[in-house]
Amino acid sequence: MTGEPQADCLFCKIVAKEVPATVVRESETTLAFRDINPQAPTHVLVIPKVHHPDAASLAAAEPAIAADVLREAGEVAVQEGLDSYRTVFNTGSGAGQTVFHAHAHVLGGRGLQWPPG
Ligand code: DGP
Repeated sequence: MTGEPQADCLFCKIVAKEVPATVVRESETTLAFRDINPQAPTHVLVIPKVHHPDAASLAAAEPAIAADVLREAGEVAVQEGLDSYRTVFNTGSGAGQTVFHAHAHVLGGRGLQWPPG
């Protein structure tokens, strides 16, 4: 059922502390942890604790928690001392999504090109 933990979901396992992660922030509804394959000096993932496959699904089902993810992304940037940063939601394998549990990438600490690849 949407919102419920999924047995085969890596990020649900991180929420459940069955898989370790370097957590930088936690709220009642969200978890922020360092990406295992960082693409910038700061690369943090902010996820909802509830399971939805992508950001749009999360926003449609639980808009308040989608807002929590965005707010926490900003708080990560403040905590990491970033005055410029990028927040990315990859959606679909063609856009590079590999983990189908909604997550925001927070990238910063170096110059970022536009448009992205
Ligand atoms: P995406 O490609 O947008 O679905 O982003 C998934 C990210 O998750 C990717 O940048 C790598 C990261 N990732 C994959 N496995 C793990 C893991 O076990 N731990 C952590 N911390 N990050 C992971």
